[in-house]
Amino acid sequence: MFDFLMHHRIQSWLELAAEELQSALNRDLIVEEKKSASDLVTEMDKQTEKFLVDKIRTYYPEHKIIGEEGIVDEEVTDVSGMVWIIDPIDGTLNFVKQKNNFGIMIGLFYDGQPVAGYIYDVMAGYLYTGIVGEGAFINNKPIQLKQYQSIDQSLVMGNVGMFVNNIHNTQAVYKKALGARAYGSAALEVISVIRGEASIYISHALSPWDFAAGYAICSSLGMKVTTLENKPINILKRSSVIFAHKDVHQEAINLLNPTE
Ligand code: 2AM
Ligand code: CA
Ligand code: CA
Ligand code: CA
Repeated sequence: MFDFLMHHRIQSWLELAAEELQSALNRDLIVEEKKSASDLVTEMDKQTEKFLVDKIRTYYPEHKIIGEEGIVDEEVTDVSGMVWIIDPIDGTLNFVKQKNNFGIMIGLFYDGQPVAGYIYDVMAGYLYTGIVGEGAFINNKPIQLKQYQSIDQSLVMGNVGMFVNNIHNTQAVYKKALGARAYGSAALEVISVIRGEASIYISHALSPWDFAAGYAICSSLGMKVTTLENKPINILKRSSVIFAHKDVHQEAINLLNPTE
């Protein structure tokens, strides 16, 4: 099903894709608006997704693929078998404006359950991987998960608008924590949690490609992954998500779902 050869292939594809993204930053990008002026897509989003889809199609033609930019046009309607979920550039606005703080993400699921996740912090040159049952790695070096006693001893990651507008009572978590931090890229925010810099990542509404890789890597680290209502995540649907160290997950859920 999932083996070392597959892991090795994915890593080598990501190295090639990351090199292409880095060199694209030295020339003019073709930038298009999707739904709004802050919702962008470049030719590199499409090229990177196509590159990954072509590789998967070549080596694993029977697998299902979901990608943000719609290179594969058949919709995946059931979770059975192996499902690849791809975000070719997470943080496209950062890619365009900052030439930094963006990532490539791949999540692999079997029968709806996480198998492996990959987040490449392209400009830092760090590849975060997680294999469920085996643990997580930064550039192939095993990660040790820190312990947290409570939210008031930790930072929380999420997006600015969600905290400012108190969506899903997220301000309660922000106020209890030492502070909140945001990068404008789900990839980089989740990396902060994987590295143990923060104990929680929260988002009120993500698409499968935004959460798939983080879901798998955080699961491989033994963290708790649920919706903000403490329900299991459906990998085919838009969803709220919380990725939290086991020690603080319940405390966060209680703050997010107050009972009056
Ligand atoms: P993206 O860059 O892959 O689109 C900050 O904008 C974060 O929210 C990024 O991780 C971004 O992913 C994600 N996001 C999800 N939906 C978005 C939207 N409609 N517009 C902009 N960013 C979106
Ligand atoms: Ca996008
Ligand atoms: Ca994304
Ligand atoms: Ca994207």
